[in-house]
Amino acid sequence: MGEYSFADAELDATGLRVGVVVARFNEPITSELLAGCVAELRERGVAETDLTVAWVPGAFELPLVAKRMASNGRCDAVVCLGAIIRGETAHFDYVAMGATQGILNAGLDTGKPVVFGVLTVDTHQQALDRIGGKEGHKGREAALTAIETALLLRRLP
Ligand code: INI
Repeated sequence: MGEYSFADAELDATGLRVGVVVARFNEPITSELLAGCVAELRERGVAETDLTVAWVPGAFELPLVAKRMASNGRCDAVVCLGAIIRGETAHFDYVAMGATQGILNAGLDTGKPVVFGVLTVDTHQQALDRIGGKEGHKGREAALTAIETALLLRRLP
């Protein structure tokens, strides 16, 4: 049986080239997602020269820029970061659906990991809980997902 699995200690990102696309909408939240994501990538070995960060206006713009990064031959994985808060968003469902479907398609179309690091929450407090509060740090988790999936794709026959 061929079985492929990575323990946390094996998530060494040395040599991986990673793109991060981050939405400016709800910037106090997304800048903290970005800080955690970049810290995790650096701690795991991603070199400064192998890290590209691009800001976009909102979560709806994430897929297009992620797809470009994933298809230009310069990224092994892309992380999308955003915050969509239902309580403050009349068209929450449309933005969330567009971002979700678009990010999924960017990965499937390019064959590269394109990670969904977008908070879709009901309240501002629930967003705070996910940037280093009681629900962990979704920016750090997204970075680890990108690393693990990129390593898995590299190892799989
Ligand atoms: N974009 C977000 O990232 N989060 C939101 O909560 C949000 N709200 O509230 O609407 C949001 N809207 C902007 C959207 O992502 C696009 O930038 C805009 O529709 C232009 O395409």
